[in-house]
Amino acid sequence: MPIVDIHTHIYPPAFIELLRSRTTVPYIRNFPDAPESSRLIILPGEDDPSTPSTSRGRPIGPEYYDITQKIAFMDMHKIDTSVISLANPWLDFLPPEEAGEAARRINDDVDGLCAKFPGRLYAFGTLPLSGSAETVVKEIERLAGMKYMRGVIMGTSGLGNGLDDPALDPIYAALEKHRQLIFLHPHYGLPASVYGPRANEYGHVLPLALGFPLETTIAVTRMLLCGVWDRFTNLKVLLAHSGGTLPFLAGRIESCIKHDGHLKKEGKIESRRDIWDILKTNIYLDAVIYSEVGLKAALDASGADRLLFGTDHPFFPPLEEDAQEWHSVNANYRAISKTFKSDQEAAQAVLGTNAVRILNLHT
Ligand code: 5CU
Repeated sequence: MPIVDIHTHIYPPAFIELLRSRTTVPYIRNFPDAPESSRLIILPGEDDPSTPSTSRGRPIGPEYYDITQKIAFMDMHKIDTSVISLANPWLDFLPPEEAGEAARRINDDVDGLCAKFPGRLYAFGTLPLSGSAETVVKEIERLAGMKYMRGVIMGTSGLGNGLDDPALDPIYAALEKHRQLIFLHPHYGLPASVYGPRANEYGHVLPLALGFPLETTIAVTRMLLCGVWDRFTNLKVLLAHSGGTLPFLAGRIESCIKHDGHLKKEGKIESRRDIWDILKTNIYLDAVIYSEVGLKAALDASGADRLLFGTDHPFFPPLEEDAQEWHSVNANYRAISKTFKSDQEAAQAVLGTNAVRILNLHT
């Protein structure tokens, strides 16, 4: 039975070159107080001069861009197939006139990497979202014809105004038409003010543990509220980090909708699909949540046939220099094995057969 990792990132060499050429976030730099190691600075505000150098971004080594390291990581963790995706912040930061060409180059590069390891690598493509909707649709059409592409990865900003922006409708329509799934992944977190004046003392814990999942939850709720899935009933979205907090908050979201006087006056309450229907029809959830408590919420919300194993490699490596296996990966394996201890078939589905079926993989 195959093990498939659907949440695993790469920055292809051309993208690394671009990051090294930049001086504003996102970029790669060697800081004077630690000149021997390059650091990857991607999250908003993480290069604030008051931030200690150990907290400025993260060390970056070949595991971020060398595909042979991805394969070695897969071998070490018994992963047969990975569906790789460009990591955040994707192409969101590019000037509009550069976005289309950059997306074509990166997607060709990534498809080429997959071709070197047939059966072991597939990919989610990248969209030129700082460009026009027309440019994005063209790239979706091109991706639909590429051998190893199985959907697209995108963040929560859409074309700049979030995922409830009506300007995204042609993009949603193209994705639905070409049966390309969206792998929705956070990047921007929450406004820095919510983390408080002592945030610098806490490393990346607040933005990664809470900012990321809440960003995803808010983005999906906005899609729901503006009726994306009422208009595009076959649009499929795979949510990173087991849906952020969506499985846990779905009941509250639904209740707030049903009790909202403004929505009632506008006639928007009865004429819509509810969140539970969408969770079981349009949404898939990855199993990158590191504990069975969160995984059980995801299971209850969407069902075992909609959960997919992931690692988030190359993020969250072990901090010990001599470590081999990654604790973060083993935590996800353990959560699956505890959650499905009396249902081996469901465990296998989450580990790989769901991905094979949903993404049409040939492992
Ligand atoms: O550690 C991090 O900052 C990240 C990130 O930026 N993106 C991701 O997918 N996981 C961890």
